[in-house]
Amino acid sequence: MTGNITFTMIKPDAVAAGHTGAILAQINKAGFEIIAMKYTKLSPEKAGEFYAIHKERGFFGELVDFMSSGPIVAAVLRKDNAVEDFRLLIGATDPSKAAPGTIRALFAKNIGENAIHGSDSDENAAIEASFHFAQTEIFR
Ligand code: 3AN
Repeated sequence: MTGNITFTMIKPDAVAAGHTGAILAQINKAGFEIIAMKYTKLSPEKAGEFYAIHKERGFFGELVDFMSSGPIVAAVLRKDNAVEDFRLLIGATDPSKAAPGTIRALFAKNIGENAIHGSDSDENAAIEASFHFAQTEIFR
C-alpha cells in the first residue's frame, strides 16, 4: 500500500532563476494537488537538520550553504502513489542523467543545485511535511 502524500521544495537556484511558476504549473499538470505551501528561507541550522542523513557526505557543507542561500518554496502534495510519481516527474538527482521533460532536466543547473526536492519514501514524506508545516497548515 503506497501513500498519497509527498513533500517538495523548489530550491534556491530555481526560485532565483524565476522558475517557481513554471515548476508549480508542471506539478499541477501532472495531477498533484497542493495541500500546503510556503515561501520561506532555511537557516543554515534548519538546512543541516533537514539533510542530517547526508552529514557524513563530502558535499554536506556545500548542500547546507546552498539550501540556506536564498528563498525556497516548500509544499505538501497529494496524489495517488505520490512519492514514486513525483520522483518520476522531477527526474534523476544529476540533471545530466534526468529523463527529457522532467523538472530537473528542464530547470536544474547541476547535481548540487538541482532545482527541486522530492521525498524518497512515504515515511520521509510524513517526517519532512511535519518538519516544515504545522498540522493546521496542511489542508487534507
Ligand atoms: P535526491 O534529492 O534526488 O533524493 P539525494 O537525497 O541523494 O538526492 O541528495 C540530496 C541532495 O544532496 C540533492 N538534491 C543534491 O542537492 C545534493 N547532492 C547529492 N549528491 C550530490 C553530489 N554528488 N554533489 C553535490 N551535491 C549533491
